[in-house]
Parts: sequence; C-alpha cells; structure tokens
Amino acid sequence: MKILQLILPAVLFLVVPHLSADDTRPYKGKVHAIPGLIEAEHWDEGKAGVAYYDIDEENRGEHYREKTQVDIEKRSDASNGHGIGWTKKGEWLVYSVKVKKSGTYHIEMPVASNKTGGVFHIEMNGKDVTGPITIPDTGSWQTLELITHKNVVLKKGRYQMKVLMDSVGESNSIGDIDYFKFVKQ
Ligand SMILES: [Ca+2]
Ligand SMILES: [Ca+2]
Repeated sequence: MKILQLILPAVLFLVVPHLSADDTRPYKGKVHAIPGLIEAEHWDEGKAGVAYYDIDEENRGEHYREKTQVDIEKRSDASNGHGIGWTKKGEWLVYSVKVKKSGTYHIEMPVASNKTGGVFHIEMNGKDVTGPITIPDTGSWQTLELITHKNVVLKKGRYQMKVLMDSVGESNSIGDIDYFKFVKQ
C-alpha cells in the first residue's frame, strides 16, 4: 500500500493533462469535430497570446462570450447569429479540433467584405494545410457569400487548428468570417 501511495501521484501527474492558465482549452469543453461545422466565434478559451492574438485590446463588437480582445460581430444572417469581424494582419485564433476521418476535405466559409478582402490561411499543429485564402468583395459588410477552399488533405487525429490573418486587402481588413465547415470528399 505504501508503495502505491508513493507511485500513484507520480502516475497521475504523467497521465492527467496538466492544465494551467497558459493553456488553450476547447470552447465550453467541446472539441470541434471534422467533418463538421466550426463557428468562427467558438475559438478556444484561454488568454491572449495563447488561444488568440488580436491587434487591439478592445472587443469592438458584441460581448457574446467571456471577456476577450477578439472582435465578435452580431449578425442576423450568420450561423449562430455571430461571426468574427474587424480582422487585421497578424491576428490569429486557435480551435481545438479532432479529425475523425483521414481524407480530402473542402472548407466552406461564409465571408463578407466591402471591397476586396485580405488573405488568411489555416494551420494544423503548425503546418499550413490550405495555403492562402482570399476573401472576395461581397458587395458590402452586410452580405455574406459562401466561398469554398478545396482539396485540403487531413489525417485523423487531434489538432490545434490555427486561423492566421496574413494581409489586408482593399477593404483594409481581411474580412468577416461566419464559420468553417469541413466537408469530406
Ligand atoms: Ca480587438
Ligand atoms: Ca457563426
């Protein structure tokens, strides 16, 4: 028994994930499934610089979730009534995801931009899986248009999906994004 008392804490330390304030955690404890729909506004919980990075400290939009620097847009035309907006170069968001089936995926994304938008890309555990994705001019910030980025090859497993805003367009922003829907081919 005594040896168990000595070994057990060590075993638990090794087995149980070490959560700290510096971790990024799935939004509301739920890992996003791929194939599936990931709401842009449901990036991970965690502090700035870990779960997200935003250029300005203020949330310029809707206070939809815990206090954050990310700019959340409330919009009636969006899935779940919200999306992200006011996107700037250098910003990023992390989403804990689980790819349930290896294969080729298309990513469907409703986006909006007044004038030509900017460029972003998506990484899985630090690896660029999409290359540059450009947000087109959808006519106005109020008009969502579904764009599809095709042929993204993913392997089964758990990942930290990171959406990185690379450069602004004519709109002086990257663009508004409602969700990322991964559709298996
Ligand atoms: Ca902000
Ligand atoms: Ca949404």
